[in-house]
Amino acid sequence: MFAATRLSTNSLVEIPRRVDPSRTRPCYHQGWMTLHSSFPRLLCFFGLCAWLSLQSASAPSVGAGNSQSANAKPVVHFTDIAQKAGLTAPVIFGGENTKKYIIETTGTGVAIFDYDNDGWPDIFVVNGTTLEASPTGKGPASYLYHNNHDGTFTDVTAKAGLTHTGWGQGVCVGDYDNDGFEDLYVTYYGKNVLYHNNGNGTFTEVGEKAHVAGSGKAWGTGCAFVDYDRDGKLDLIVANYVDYDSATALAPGERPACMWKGVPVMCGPRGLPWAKNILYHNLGNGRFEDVTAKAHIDQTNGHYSFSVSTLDYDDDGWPDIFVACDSTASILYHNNQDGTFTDVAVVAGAAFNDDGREQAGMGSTVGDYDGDGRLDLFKTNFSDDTSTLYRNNGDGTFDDKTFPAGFGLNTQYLGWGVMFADFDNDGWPDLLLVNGHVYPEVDSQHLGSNFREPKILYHNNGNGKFTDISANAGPAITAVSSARGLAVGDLWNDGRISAVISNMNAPPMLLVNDLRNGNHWIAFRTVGASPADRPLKKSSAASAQTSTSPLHAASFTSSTSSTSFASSRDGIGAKITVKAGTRTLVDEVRSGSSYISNSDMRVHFGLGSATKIDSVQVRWPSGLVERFDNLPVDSIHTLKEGSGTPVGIAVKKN
Ligand SMILES: [Ca+2]
Ligand SMILES: [Ca+2]
Ligand SMILES: [Ca+2]
Ligand SMILES: [Ca+2]
Repeated sequence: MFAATRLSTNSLVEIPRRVDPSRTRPCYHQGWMTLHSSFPRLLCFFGLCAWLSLQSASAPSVGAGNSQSANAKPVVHFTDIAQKAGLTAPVIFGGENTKKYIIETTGTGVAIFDYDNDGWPDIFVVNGTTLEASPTGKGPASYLYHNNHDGTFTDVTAKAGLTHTGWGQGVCVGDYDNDGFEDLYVTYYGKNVLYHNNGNGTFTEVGEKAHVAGSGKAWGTGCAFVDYDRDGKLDLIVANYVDYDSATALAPGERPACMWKGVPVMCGPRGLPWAKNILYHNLGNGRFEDVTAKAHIDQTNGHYSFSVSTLDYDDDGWPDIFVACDSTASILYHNNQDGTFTDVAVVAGAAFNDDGREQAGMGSTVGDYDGDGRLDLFKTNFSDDTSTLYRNNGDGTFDDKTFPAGFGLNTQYLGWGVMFADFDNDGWPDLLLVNGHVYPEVDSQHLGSNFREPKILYHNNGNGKFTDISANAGPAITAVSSARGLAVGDLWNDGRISAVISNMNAPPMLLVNDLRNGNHWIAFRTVGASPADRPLKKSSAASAQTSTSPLHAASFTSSTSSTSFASSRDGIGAKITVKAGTRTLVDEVRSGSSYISNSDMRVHFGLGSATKIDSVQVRWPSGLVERFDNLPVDSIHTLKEGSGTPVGIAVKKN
């Protein structure tokens, strides 16, 4: 062990609790349906609504179907402390009351990361601009907030040198030069920005120098650092939304695609040319090479790409990439282990919903919701549609479990940011969704939706099903906003997962769970080693341990010989497996996810009543599999590659 640090509980000011019992959840709004609906879903939809109406007759308050009664005992209780904490600057993004062009609608992402390595996660909120802003004038910058450890944050944007302005979109975090300080990539409509962390509280913009700024004509959205070739140098995937030119953009109502429910609205994405995603290979000298064509990333035609979530869905040790796409099929780039990718979303069952229908994918998140050791996918979509849960079958395919898992009822909101996180630390990852419509016109034209919408919090029941606990999870969940980006993290190192939300033309929200329970937890920060400094212990215990890991046994030999692979310094892509009692908990160290956001990359597991864990195993991107012993619960541990007990080396090549 490099360090097993027990961090003290913070002195965060307790927030008064208040529950809003007045919140209601209509099943559907009016009789209309849109082209987003299909006949089978309609039958199902109205069948559920009929059932729900019966339920509602006997229970007029909130709480039908998979919704929790407002009188039930709260599981978590979120309060928005953004104002008190100092997150006061509004996100500027296009017009407030009308959105003339699609560029004004997509909003921005959020990152939670520790930029100064003081052990306390900080917050970065991407900012946009307006159509009226002068291209040469000083627009609003994005915001970096330093964590003061006491429940407050200080705006350090200017001091840190994060001065870039423009149509900011997504953000992802990764230490691309392996110097021990996390760097920041921010996508724009226009040139993208790479902020190199200088290690002294300041950043230097090196996008052009590093060859990752792009052409300046693309509309970057989601991004993630991912070491796809496992050479220990983080590469970068950048999603692009539409091929958009503000000089020639059509005005609302000019085409059929610029009408929604009979009302002229901004045009797109339908009717606009699609854009291709970009993959940059890290050359290791501070520069990247555009390998989009070489890696076959450009062989996915006709997508409007939004958010990126990386995961090794087929557990072959090579990171794969999921991209949620607006109004088109999702992309699942399978890593072919030879520097190329193939989009397998259709054959894997992750492109469409259960009806075989395209959905308007916005955000996505990865987590093992059913505890079978395989990472599942969840995706948010447009209003008048459900979100989508894809269960990983373990054979390279997914099944749409949206309805069996209890996600069929909430079709009224337009979803964006979404994260699996175990908010009550019971050992089962819950789901937080943030919502908001794209058209402000829905308010004035009474189109059955609201521009500002509440959030949805689903509690994982541990049996493959979720319960909507929004009505009873605190005022921050029921508060409305037109939300976009969402990142989660343990901001005060006390095991409670908080959430930061970027709102359209409003300040961000900082959701803190002020309900404590007796459940235990454990979290990990990973530090990868380069091949040169990875000391492999020659342990006789190593080979004996191989068979104790059914999850990995098929993929690994007991060899402790070195491989040609390496891990990045921050361990992105490392897979962590925790065993506690009968449970096996898995997750990976992950850069960008949610809706064009980046959550705390430390991997957090709730443990329920377990006061000890039986084993922690890390499969590093280098291939080294190590066991770390005797780690106490209720602590954040730093796991340094090469300091544990080696269990094996991944050598299998499919
Ligand atoms: Ca760095
Ligand atoms: Ca690489
Ligand atoms: Ca894989
Ligand atoms: Ca939970």
